[in-house]
Amino acid sequence: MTGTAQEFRELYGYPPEGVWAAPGRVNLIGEHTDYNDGFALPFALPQRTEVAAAPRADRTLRLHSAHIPAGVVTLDLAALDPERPPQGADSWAAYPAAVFWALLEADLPIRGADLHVRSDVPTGAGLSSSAALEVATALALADLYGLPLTRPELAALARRAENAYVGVPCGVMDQMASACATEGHALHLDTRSLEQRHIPFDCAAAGLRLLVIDTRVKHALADGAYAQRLASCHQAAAALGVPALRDLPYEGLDRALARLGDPEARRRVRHVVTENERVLRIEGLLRAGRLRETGPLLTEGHVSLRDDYEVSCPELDLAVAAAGAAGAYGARMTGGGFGGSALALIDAAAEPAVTRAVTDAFRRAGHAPPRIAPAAPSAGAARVG
Ligand code: GAF
Repeated sequence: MTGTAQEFRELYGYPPEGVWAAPGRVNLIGEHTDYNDGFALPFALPQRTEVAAAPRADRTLRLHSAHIPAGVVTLDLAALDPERPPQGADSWAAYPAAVFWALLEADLPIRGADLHVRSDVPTGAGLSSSAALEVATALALADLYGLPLTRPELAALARRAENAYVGVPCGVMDQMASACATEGHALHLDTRSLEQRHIPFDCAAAGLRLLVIDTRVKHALADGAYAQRLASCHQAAAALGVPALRDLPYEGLDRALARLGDPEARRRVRHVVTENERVLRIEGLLRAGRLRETGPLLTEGHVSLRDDYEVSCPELDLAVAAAGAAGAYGARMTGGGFGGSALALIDAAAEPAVTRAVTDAFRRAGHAPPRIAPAAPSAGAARVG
């Protein structure tokens, strides 16, 4: 029995029916493209969220987290209401509750359940702890209640849960990465069709490392800046007469930009269109085994997020600059931005030097020390117990 299962038994007085795990993710490239129907290239982290669960005969939901001292949150399935999600110390419970709500909204035959959650995905670090919790919960319920859902369907329901119940207007990338990624691969994702391609991505075999630098600046997607970016993109697509910015070809970018009067809208559109192109180019380089050559494109992606999309912050910029100065092939912020994590592609042998250089740069700038660790593409969500 896993530790999470043991904790479930101690908490509820009977064993769970199973344990399901879903990982956090790092996005290699393709940022702020997912709500524009575009492309992304995330991979799953080894860190994951485990949900031990058992079905109930009634419509009661009991939720418990190993990390929250407030105790068991008890909810009535019939009373789940996006206008009134759990608040305060119980606000973490909005994520699993949201998944129950989305499954019910989709008319899927579920009843109540008892859940216990344990996770080592850092929260607020831009590494998709929310998606990990949603996807682990969705997979647990799909198995407990025999729901005939594909992984992309499960991811789409988890996104719906976060959008409509939690109130965060995210795209589908994080949930897809958590649900569908495979070990040793990056996941090329078409966020319009939800088609996926698994692209071999083995840094170790190429003598490389991908460092994740958590700046420890907490980001909060629910705050207005993310929603503003989304709204600008949707307005620009409407002004240009396309269903989504994904439909603007890279080759015709200058002509499209010339049709937009607002300089800010031009910058936002330029980021999205060039970022989609970077995803395709990096996918091509990975397929050709030319991993080092992705570096300049990664850094170009950061500059685009910093200057055109304006979602970086001083700590992320410093992490990227310090890693670059210490010899990284390329570096960029990853995830939604406004804090969270950066990634850096480096020679394996350079890990101590780059780690030291970034840590020293943070100390000199008066920032709290970053958390720096290598990440290797890991497996997506699965039943683990
Ligand atoms: C966050 C969102 F949740 C994703 O959907 C995506 O938009 C990302 O920011 C930016 O690429 O992680």
